[in-house]
Amino acid sequence: MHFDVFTLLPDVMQAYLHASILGKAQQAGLIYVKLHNIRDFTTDRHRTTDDEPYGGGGGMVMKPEPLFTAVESVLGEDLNRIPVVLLTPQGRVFNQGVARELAQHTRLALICGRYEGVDERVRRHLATDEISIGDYVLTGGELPALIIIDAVARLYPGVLSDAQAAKKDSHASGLLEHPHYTRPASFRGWKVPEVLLSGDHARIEAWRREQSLRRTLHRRPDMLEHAELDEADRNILDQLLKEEHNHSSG
Ligand code: JAH
Repeated sequence: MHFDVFTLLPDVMQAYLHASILGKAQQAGLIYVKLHNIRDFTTDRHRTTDDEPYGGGGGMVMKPEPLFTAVESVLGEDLNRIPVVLLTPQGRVFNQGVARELAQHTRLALICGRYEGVDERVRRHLATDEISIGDYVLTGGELPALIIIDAVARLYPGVLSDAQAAKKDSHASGLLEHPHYTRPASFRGWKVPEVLLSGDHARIEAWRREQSLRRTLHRRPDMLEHAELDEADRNILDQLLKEEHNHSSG
């Protein structure tokens, strides 16, 4: 899997990309992240990448020429076969489904804007996709690009260890995770739930599933609509809702 990132701040992205799972995956040749400095594709003496907005109003807008030159020269004749993603608060909101969709491609281009954003012609005639990571204001598309690379790379075969991949598969149900504990069994008097020390695998699995359902119901009820639930899960949820009802009306 090959990512081409177009940014004015390649050094800022470099450190994170070399750390952690992403660094190892790059060393192993499983993923390949190439950072392209948009400023290297300017042609004027001052290497200008931004300019004032037509119509006034203050702030600066990224000029189209360096971005078109950068993306076209790097992607070459494959330009029309590679998704060109613009990171913008106006894009569709990123989630695990979008990550799975992007992971189907062998190569992706990501454009990181700065200032007030990019000239509209970049959006309309260069980008093939616009993605937001959520409804908050950032100073540029670099952090969203890193988040997308992280989420997509994890889906690529071989990037995760066998243990991590097994966990990922077992948690693809669309529920929040159950609580996790490690040693010591008692910390400052706070004890690990007895069931986790019991060695009874069936009981442990049942407890974890109920915890997942409980947490999802309380914190993210919206996720239950799309979660993979069997009959036992629905019975547990019904029970939890009844308990809820008794507590609030008792
Ligand atoms: C900010 C260009 N997903 C939120 C998001 C994404 C991109 C930007 N802001 C927020 C952004 C400034 C310039 C893009």
